[in-house]
This record gives sequence, C-alpha cells and structure tokens, in this order.
Amino acid sequence: MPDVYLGLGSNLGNRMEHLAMARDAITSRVGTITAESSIYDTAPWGPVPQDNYLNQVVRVSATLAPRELLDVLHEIERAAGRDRKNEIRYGPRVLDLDILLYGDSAVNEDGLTIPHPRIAERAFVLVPLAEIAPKLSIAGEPIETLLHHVDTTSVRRLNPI
Ligand code: A4P
Ligand code: MG
Repeated sequence: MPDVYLGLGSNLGNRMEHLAMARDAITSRVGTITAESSIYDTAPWGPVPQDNYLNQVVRVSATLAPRELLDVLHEIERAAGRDRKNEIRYGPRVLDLDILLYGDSAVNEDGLTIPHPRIAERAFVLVPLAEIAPKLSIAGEPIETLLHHVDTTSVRRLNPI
C-alpha cells in the first residue's frame, strides 16, 4: 500500500478539535495513520487576511485510490462543518484536507493534482512534512532544499500536551 501524506489545516472555531476529528475520521475511513507530525500554529499564507491556522501532516497507509480518497476527504471536511459553496479561495476554513503525496504517483486530472502543486511554496506544509519524512524528495528536490527557500519563522511548533 502506498504511503500517502495528508495536510490538515484549520483556522475557524475549535481548531484543535477539528484536527482531532479529522485524524479519527482518517483512521476509520482511509487507513492506519503510520506517522503524525507535531501540530503547528502558523501565520496565514496567501492573499486573504485571516486568523492563524493550526497545521499538521500525517502519513497514512491508504486503501483508497486517489479519487476515492479525495471524495472521502471532502466528506470529512463537510462533517466538520465546511461549506465550500460559501467560502473564498485561500480564505478561512474549519477544516482543509489536502493530498500532498500519494506514494510516487503523479496525478493530473480535472480537480486533482498530486503531488499537491503548492507544497514547495508553503512553510506550513514543508515544516511538518520534513518532521515526519526528512529524507523525502518532491519532484526530485530534497525536502531539506525546499525548506531553505521558504520563511519558516511564523511556523511555531506547539508542545505536545
Ligand atoms: N484539488 C486538486 N488537487 C488536490 C489535492 N492534491 N488535494 C482540488 C486536495 N484537493 C485537491 O480545494 C479546492 C479543490 O482543489 C478541491 O475541490 C479539489 O478538487 P481547496 O482546499 O478549497 O483549495 P484550493 O483552491 O485547492 O487551494 P489549496 O492550494 O488547497 O489552498 P488551501 O490550503 O486550501 O488554502 N495558511 C496557513 N498558514 N495554513 C493553511 O492551512 N490554508 C489556506 C487555504 C490558506 N492559507 C493557509 C492555509
Ligand atoms: Mg486545500
């Protein structure tokens, strides 16, 4: 089974609870979580002014094909209260679940691109991903190299409770 890396994010409501709910739902509906990063408090990335996010990356032994996985992730987002029809791109959200990597597969379909096309620009993805997969390469680039090109100062690791 391929190792799948998922990015979790929340910046509305009880952010911790949304991430916990997402991990539970991923475990029961997608597959065993084989690694999880710390949780990070991160400054908002992108053009929309908004509150800080909590972000985390998990590795899952996936039993679902990429498209089925995306559908299940959307259902989990909906169950957390996300309403895609009434939100702005890159804006605030109760829960965002992104497929970062799906083994070594490349997927380029309508509405699904893997590896996730914006990994390299996002410290809030690279820092937790490097924590659990320090030897990973993305499109031929070692994650360590990618990390050198982003500003990681506003990605703050929370102490485990
Ligand atoms: N989609 C295509 N490929 C994928 C993939 N690999 N994984 C499609 C998941 N979805 C994928 O997703 C819109 C559509 O992308 C989905 O329906 C699916 O068909 P989306 O999550 O609403 O947003 P987006 O436009 O794809 O943007 P993206 O790049 O996922 O942005 P975000 O992360 O959702 O933007 N700042 C911090 N610090 N932390 C964050 O988590 N998140 C956002 C929200 C903005 N700023 C942030 C954070
Ligand atoms: Mg997203």
